Amino acid sequence: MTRVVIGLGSNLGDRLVTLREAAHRITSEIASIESASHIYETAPIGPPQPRYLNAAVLLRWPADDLRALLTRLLHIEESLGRVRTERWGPRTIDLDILWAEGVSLALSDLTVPHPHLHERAFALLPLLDVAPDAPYVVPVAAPDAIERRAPPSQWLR
Ligand code: A4P
Ligand code: MG
Repeated sequence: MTRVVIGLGSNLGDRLVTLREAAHRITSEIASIESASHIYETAPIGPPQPRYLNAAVLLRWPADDLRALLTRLLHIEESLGRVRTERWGPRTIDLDILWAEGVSLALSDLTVPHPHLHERAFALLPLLDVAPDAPYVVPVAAPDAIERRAPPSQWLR
């Protein structure tokens, strides 16, 4: 069983109640929660919309069956009233697989670590609360935004 971190986000309805309910459903339908992050209130990324509450939980799940985990998360999203409208739009609940220990995976419907993890403080900070040792990807600038100039020997003497 591998450590897996699920990110939770909500910006519609009673956000705190929804996060609590999602955590209960995760415990009863997926696996017990080993630890939970702080809750963070975060400015929305994407189209104009209300602020989010974000959090993360750590549980254990077989690393070779993350698709089954995603299916269960999507089921919980649906039963908590999630309606998919626009990309990155407002939602009662969003459950993402943020990170799984030692896993680097890109399937058509599942990418782990989450493809936007490295650029989103609302995902990184909760992740580091529950998995402080998680090696995370450092933001990568567009190739033309970074140029190699001087080697160490030229500035560090
Ligand atoms: N999918 C692929 N990889 C994963 C993964 N690691 N975990 C696929 C979960 N799902 C993954 O997701 C679409 C599909 O992504 C899933 O069916 C799954 O097959 P979605 O949640 O329906 O679509 P979406 O959320 O509208 O798009 P996307 O790109 O997943 O959005 P994000 O990245 O989830 O971002 N601002 C703040 N402050 N806080 C937030 O939590 N969230 C979003 C949504 C935008 N802005 C936000 C926040
Ligand atoms: Mg999502």
